[in-house]
Amino acid sequence: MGTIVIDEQFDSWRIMLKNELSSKRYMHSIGVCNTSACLAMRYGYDIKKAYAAGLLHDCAKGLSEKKMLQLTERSGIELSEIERENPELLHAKAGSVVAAEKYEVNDTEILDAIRFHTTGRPSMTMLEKIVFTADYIEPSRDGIPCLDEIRQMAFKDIDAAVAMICKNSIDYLKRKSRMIDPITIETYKYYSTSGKEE
Ligand code: DGI
Ligand code: FE
Ligand code: FE
Repeated sequence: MGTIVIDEQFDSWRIMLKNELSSKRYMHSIGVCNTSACLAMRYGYDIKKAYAAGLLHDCAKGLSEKKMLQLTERSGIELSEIERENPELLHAKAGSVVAAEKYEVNDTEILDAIRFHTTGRPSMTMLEKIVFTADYIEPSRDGIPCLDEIRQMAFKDIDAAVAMICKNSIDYLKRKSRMIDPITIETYKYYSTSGKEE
């Protein structure tokens, strides 16, 4: 069975990604772009844009820490202390640079969705929420507490799903005694408070 082609552009991006990423990470990216497209259908968002952002969200994941630091520095993106010390956070900002330079994406909504896909941020755009959520719930993810509930909530109330994901991530990071990015906490606070629409 051949690859599902949504767009010629996506076909060439898939080939590039397959060369860049481990096969597990590539399959995850395919899961995220398809899930992003489903969420876009649910929330009336541009399906191709959601697919593009989901496909590329981890495009920097195969790069070394040194390369990620070089890329962000060169493009003038500021890194926080915690991002410098926790390389798993770096691939999001580095990914927005790779998407712009290598995949020639100039849509700022897509670039921001890649940039904030790991920590989220308060007051996310619909595309940012879609990619943040799809990253967590795509079909190949498993072993995550309350994953079925989060998957169902994603299609009922995406803000509530974002809050559940943040809560899970913070609990996970605490359990592993890892440093928590203040933005991760701010995102949780924002999406878990009912006053967020104000
Ligand atoms: O790239 P993925 O594995 O698909 O998922 P992701 O981009 O959400 O990255 C998940 C990793 O990032 C996981 O190891 C937890 C880590 N992470 C998320 N938020 C924080 C964090 N790590 C630290 N140190 N602090 C955070 O706030
Ligand atoms: Fe990621
Ligand atoms: Fe991911």
